[in-house]
Amino acid sequence: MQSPPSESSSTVAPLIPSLAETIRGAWIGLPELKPLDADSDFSSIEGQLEGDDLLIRNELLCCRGMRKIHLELARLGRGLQILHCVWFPDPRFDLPIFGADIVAGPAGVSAAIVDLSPVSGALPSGIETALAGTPRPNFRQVRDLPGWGTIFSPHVCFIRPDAAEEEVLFRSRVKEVLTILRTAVLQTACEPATAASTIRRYEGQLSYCLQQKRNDKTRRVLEKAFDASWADRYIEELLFDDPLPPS
Ligand code: BLA
Repeated sequence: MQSPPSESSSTVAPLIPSLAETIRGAWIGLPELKPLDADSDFSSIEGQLEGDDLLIRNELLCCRGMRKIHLELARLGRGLQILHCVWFPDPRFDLPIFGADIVAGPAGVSAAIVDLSPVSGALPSGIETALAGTPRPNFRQVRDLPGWGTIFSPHVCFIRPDAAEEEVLFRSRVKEVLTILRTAVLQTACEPATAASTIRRYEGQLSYCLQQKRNDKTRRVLEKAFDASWADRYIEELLFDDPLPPS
């Protein structure tokens, strides 16, 4: 007999809650950190997928330099668990987008990705130097990026962890990447909304969102669990909403 789904159940892929803790630890103490006012019907979502429970929890914050910090934990039936996290910068700051996605099924984690993605051609030089100085670990199963993955930096880490020790290694990589980003958030100055560099980063963020929306795998899961128009609204308004034009 299968056990009923529960958040504390041992069937939760251990990487997901531990990575969520790593991410929450990284936003503590960021300047002007506060919860983001968002459409409250997205904070906690429950539904049914083929008779199984479906649960999505969203945490949304912002700080000086980041217009939106989003951590989503989803449990879609007994089969699929997802951690989705994106830190979207305020385009007035020369900061990259942090993105991470973990997809786990009954057989374990199939996809684990983390990146600091550029929004104006290349990464800010301090970040590039810091990443080059802490190369990503050698994972045994590196996955090929999909066609829409041109938005990611050359430092992207996209793997299928093939043992518990690789999950631990992936978690430390995420911690390293977030430490580099935190330092940049603390050091980066605000540029004018009208600066050409700000406009370029705004456009870069628009194109990041556009490319992410080309990931059919995300859409398919959400459509199956809810319906097409709900999935569309969730993707457009919560997961990859366009930044407001700088002002
Ligand atoms: C892949 N994303 C996937 C897969 C699923 C989801 C089911 C396939 C798993 C696999 O290939 O092993 C589903 N991901 C979701 C859902 C949500 C989610 C439903 O986040 C949210 C509710 N995706 C992101 C972000 C990144 C990302 C921020 O949301 C990267 C920073 C990447 N997901 C990503 C990539 C793949 C993926 C690159 C592989 C796509 C492919 O191989 O075609």
